[in-house]
Parts: sequence; C-alpha cells; structure tokens
Amino acid sequence: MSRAAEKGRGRLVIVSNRLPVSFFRRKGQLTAVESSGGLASGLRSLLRRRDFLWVGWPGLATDDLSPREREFVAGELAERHCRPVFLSRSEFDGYYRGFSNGMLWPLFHYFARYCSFSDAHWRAYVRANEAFARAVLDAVRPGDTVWVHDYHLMLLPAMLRAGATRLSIGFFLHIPFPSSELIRLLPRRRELLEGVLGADLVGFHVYDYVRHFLSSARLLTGHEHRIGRVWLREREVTVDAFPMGIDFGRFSGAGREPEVAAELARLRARVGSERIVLSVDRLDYTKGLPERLAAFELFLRRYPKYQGKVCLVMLVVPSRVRIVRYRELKQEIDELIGRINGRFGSVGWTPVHYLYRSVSFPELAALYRGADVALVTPLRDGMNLVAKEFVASRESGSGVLVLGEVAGAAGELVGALAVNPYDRGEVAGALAAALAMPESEQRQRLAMMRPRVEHYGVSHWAADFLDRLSEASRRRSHRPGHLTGTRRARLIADWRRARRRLVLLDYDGTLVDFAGRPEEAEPDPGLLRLLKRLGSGERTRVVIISGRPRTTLDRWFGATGADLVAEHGGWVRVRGRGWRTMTMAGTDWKRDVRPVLEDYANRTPGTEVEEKELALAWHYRRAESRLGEARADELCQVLVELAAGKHCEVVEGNRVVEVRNQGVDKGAAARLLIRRYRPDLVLAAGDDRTDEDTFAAVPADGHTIRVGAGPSRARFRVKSNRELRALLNALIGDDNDNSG
Ligand code: ADQ
Repeated sequence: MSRAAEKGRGRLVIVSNRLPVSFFRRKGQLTAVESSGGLASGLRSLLRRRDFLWVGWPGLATDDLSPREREFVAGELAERHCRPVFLSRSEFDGYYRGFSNGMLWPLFHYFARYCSFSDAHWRAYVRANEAFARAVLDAVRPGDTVWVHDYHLMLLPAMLRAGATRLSIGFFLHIPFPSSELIRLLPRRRELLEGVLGADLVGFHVYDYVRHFLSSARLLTGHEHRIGRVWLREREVTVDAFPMGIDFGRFSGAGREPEVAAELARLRARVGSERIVLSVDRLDYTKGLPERLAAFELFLRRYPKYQGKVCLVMLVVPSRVRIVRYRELKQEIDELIGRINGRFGSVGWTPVHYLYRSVSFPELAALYRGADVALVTPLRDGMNLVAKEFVASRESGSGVLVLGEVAGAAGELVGALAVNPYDRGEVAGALAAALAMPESEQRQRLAMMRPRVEHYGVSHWAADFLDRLSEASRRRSHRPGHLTGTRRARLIADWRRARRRLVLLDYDGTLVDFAGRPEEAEPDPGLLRLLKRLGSGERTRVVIISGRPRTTLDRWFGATGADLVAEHGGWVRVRGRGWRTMTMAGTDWKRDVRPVLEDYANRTPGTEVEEKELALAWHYRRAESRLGEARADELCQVLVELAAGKHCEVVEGNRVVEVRNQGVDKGAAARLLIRRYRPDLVLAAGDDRTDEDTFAAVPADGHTIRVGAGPSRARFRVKSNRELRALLNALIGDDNDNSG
C-alpha cells in the first residue's frame, strides 16, 4: 500500500498501560524519557507510515502533578501523538500493582500460589479500564482502528464496544494465556473474558494460548467457537496466533556500529579469553533466575574442567521494584551469586558477572555478539524476545542458544537446545554440550532459525495483525436484515417477475428442528408437499443441499422432484439422473480417522459416529453439554494434527465434528448448479457455517437467508425454520395466483 493510501486510512489508536514516553521527576523537574520497549521500537517503522495516536499512562500519578503540570504533560505528549490517561496514586496502585501484577501476572504464568486477590484491587482495575475507555472514546474518530495491548486492559475492548459499536477493535495479549483449569481459579473471570471478547480480533503469541482461550470462553461464558471464531449473539470474534518478532536488521547489522565494536572490546578486556554464557532478563520470578544460577553452579561442579575458563554474564533489568516479591527475588539472586563466586571464584576468575541495570543498545548488542552461549530458561514466558535477539545478532553463524521449552519462542526456535528449566541436571548438561559443540553444528542450528526470525520480524507481526483486524471488522459490519415488511414484499415481487429460479435449501435446522439422533429428523408430510409444489412449475428448480448421506436424501426427498446435494457437496444428483461425485480423491484417510472417532464415541456417553461416503462425523448433541464440548474441543485438536498432509479436512457443525474430503463444500456444488441452470433469481437458505459456503457462491443480487441468530454473510435473516416455511408457502401462493 502506498504511503498516501496508508495515511488516508484512518488513524491507528494504540492503547497500552505505558506510553512510549514516560515522565519522571528529577530534582523537582519533570523529565520525559523515551521507552526502548519492544513494542515502541517495533512499531516505529509502521507508525512513520500511518497517522496514529498512543493512549496510556504517563508515568506519574495525578497526586504527583499540579493542574498546570498536568496540562504541560498533556501538551508535551500531544506533540508526540500521545494522550495521557491520568490516574490517582491509589487507583494506579490497585490496578497495576494489585490486580494486574498481583493476580493476573502470576496466574497467567502458572504461579497460582503467588496470586492475591482483593475486591479493592478489582474495583481499581475496573475504574482504570473505564478511565482508559473514556480517553479512547474521547479521541476516536469514525474510521479509526484501536489496538489494545496486554493484561492490564482486558476489560477495555468491551467497554469500547459499548461506547462505539462500529469501532474496529483488536486486542493482543503479550503473556501466556493459561489452561482453563487456571482460569477457573480467577475471580471475575467471566467479566474478563467478556471484556476481551469486545474486540473483533484477539491475538496471542502461540497457538496453545489460542486453544486455552477458546476453551475457557466456551466453558466459562458458554460461547461456541468454530475454528478460531467465537460466536456471540450478533457478532463473531476471530482468535488467532501472531508470534511477535523483533527488529532483525537492527540486531543483525549492529556489528557495523562503532559503539558496538567499542563495547565488545571493553567486554573482552573484562573477561579475557574466558568463554561467555549470557543471561538477559527483566527481574521477574517467571524468568527462572535462581533456578538458572543453581544450574550454573551444578555445571561448574559436574564439569570442573570449565572452571576458570567460562563465566556467566548475568544482565538483569530492574523491574517492579516497589513490589515486595520482586525485592525478595533480588535478594535471593544477590545471595546465590555471592555464594557461587565465593565458592568457585579465584583471584583471576569471577564465575558470575552480575549487572543489575538497564543497558544501552550498543552494550546489549555487544553482549549478544560476544557470548558463546545464550542461556534463556524462563519458567514461563509469553514469547521471549531475548532468545530471538540473540539469534539475530549471530550473523557470524556461530553461537548456541539453550532455551527453556515453556517459552513461547520455543516452538519457533527449533535449532536451540531445548531444556526443562526446572531440571538443573539437564540445563547443566545442555550448557556443557553447547560449549563442546563443533562450529559446523552451531552454524547448522542457527541456519535453521535465522531465516524465520528475519522473516517474521516485528513489522511483519504488526502488519499481519492489523490486516487480519481490518478483515474481521469488515465481516462484522455486515448484518443480515430481518426479512419482514418491505424486504419480504420486495423478495416476493422479485420472485414473481423471475423466469428461471433456483432455490437452494439446507435441511437440518433450516427446514426442520434438530432431533436427538440424526435419523429421527424425518421430513413431515407438510414439508414434502411444500417442496413438491415449490418445484412443480417449469420456472423453479429446488435443490436440497445438505450434509446428509445420499441414501438418506434419496429415501426422504426422492419423490419431491428436487435436485439433491449430499455430504456437504460431495455428491450431486440432478433430477432424472444418477449421483455424481464432486471429488476425485480417495478416502484412505478414513483408516486413520475412524478409530479416533470411535474411541471418542466409546469414551463419551451420548455420542456416536456416523459414516458417510466422503466423510466421518462424530455427533455429540445428546452428550452432557460440558463434557460434549470439552471432548469436541480436544477431538478437534487431535483431528487437525491427524489430517495434516492428508486429503481431508476437519469441520465443526452444530454439535457435530466432521472430517471430510478436502475441497468438498456446498459452495462448489452451488456454483455448479448455478452454471447449469443460469437462473435469474437464486434463493438460498441455511442455518450454519457450512451454508456460508453456499451463500458465498450466490451472486450478489441473490436472496440469501440465514435461519436463526449468529453472524452470517447472508443478506437476510429469518428467526426460525417456521418463518422460512411460511415464506416458501407465500411464494407458492403467489405462483398459484399467477398461474391461476
Ligand atoms: P518481557 O517479560 O519484558 O516481555 P522479553 O520478551 O524477553 O520479556 O523482552 C525483554 C526486552 O527487554 C528485550 O527486548 C530485551 O532486549 C530488553 N532487555 C532485557 N534486558 C535488558 C537490559 N538490561 N537493558 C536493556 N534492555 C534489556 C513481555 C512478555 C514476553 C513477551 C514480550 C513481548 O513477558 O513473554 O515476549 O512481552 O510480547
């Protein structure tokens, strides 16, 4: 997209707890300091090309600012496209230290024992989110896109949706989203989940978090989801993984900067010829720092030949220093380092070099380049950018990454030595293996990771998220109109005028209610009469387009004269002819899939497997609802993996999980029939996701009708199958009137 086009697109409003510029008081003077955080530097190039506004906390509480100073801060920020959200000291305390970092942060990182909840903190969290909502709603203009970041603002998307229903809203969580078992421990979890679901698009770093979020939403709020879309009453929310990257070029090219070379020389002077193991983190109990130190100590004991030859450079950025737990952690780390250096160190050798401060970019880049091994072993981490920064910095092709397997980055960085961060022996062993690794293997391993880190950089990440967000918002802004009054009258008039009509009707849910078991949903005589009369004239072709097997459709509708489409488009039968299949691919995949479905049917009372020619379906309508949903969720994960590389795909319908031949859908069959009959009027009706494919195949001026609630691309909506049948009856009445 050209720069002019990007500029004309409406603003991007970014909302995060912290602004990219924070204010501090130094010797009584207000000073602005630019943050070098990953988000701010990552979005820099995007923001150069787009109008934007950044809304967030300015770093000082209202109690610490006079009214004139507040004005000054707002003015300074406005020049940098930022808008402050002012909070009082106690509000900020309860919201930030209390609920965000005392409850959500530990719980989402699986540290349930560190959680503390209080109603006062929760109230402050709500009030702070409301203050953010007011600031955003005050500032947004039609056409703007709002991107909300992180766990501090989980209520904000729904608050914004309530204030501006048409706003395009995205939400990204930078930390893990834990299993629903943990979410169940969270007080106010419903409010938080509903809060996030105010967005059009919800993003996480990795697919595991997506899965956890979807199952929590289903179990705790009752919202159904199908392949990454949560269905609310009138809207759907897309949920997906967007692994955040880094500014690859900045780290990869840092070797050319003279400041980096100078820092590297300083580092060498300090450690001499010793080999360097590097550790870089914010001070946090999730980063596994005491565990890492203990593993390093074990390494020195188990592999004494490295004593005097290897040192650990441990860089820790002070963080959340006013929270007691962090102060205690700091003390524990100080003591451990003292112990290791005391026990193993000598006059000429310090085993652990400890830097407890923030460092400049040249210093950080020099450390990444100077190290032989990066030891990144968080106990939990949403992503972990340090690991990616190390990989990007190794343009020489040597260097080894030892990476904890529960960091979000572990799935992407496949060339790393993966370790369990709690297993000291394993970490110590990996460290020894890394130091002994031949350079050819180091190169090979880095070559497996560098292209990915380069390609999925932070700009790519942001652009990808925003593209998906605009797609999701476009889909939301479409709403089928209720087919009543003039809309209904106009449809009937069009019907009357048309010379060649094609009617595409789904069956279950669309023409009849669902029955407990599939075979019980037989058509009633009234419906059969209706279908027969509807298709009796020369001008109308009726098609039943269903997921049912062809034998059932033959038995039930053979006498109506309708054309039949079975198994979601797998088979087509035109009146007076035989069945024709729409796919050439075989069904070998059934051999692997059938036992899995049967196993689920055996283990889940009230569920059953249905075999069709081109599909296998697992029905769970009669299962206990929570169990059915939980198993369906689990089964889908298993099936998606099983289906990879085979000619089949997994589709979720209304209380059924189905595996079918790939490329077979109702849309393909509908397109075939439309080409064949060249109708001047198409009427299509359906009630679930599979019918959306039919709607997509119908020309824009066609009459597509969604039966029941839920988002849809259809033009019209009727409330129930009864309302649809009344409409079809009205059409017959008109026909009779005409012909009579
Ligand atoms: P963090 O927990 O802060 O981020 P991380 O992803 O590793 O963790 O990012 C840390 C950043 O700080 C890196 O860019 C690093 O270069 C920088 N840094 C570290 N030590 C430094 C020092 N001493 N001086 C200067 N800079 C230093 C949260 C989540 C992560 C997630 C990110 C991004 O906890 O899981 O990867 O957000 O979404």
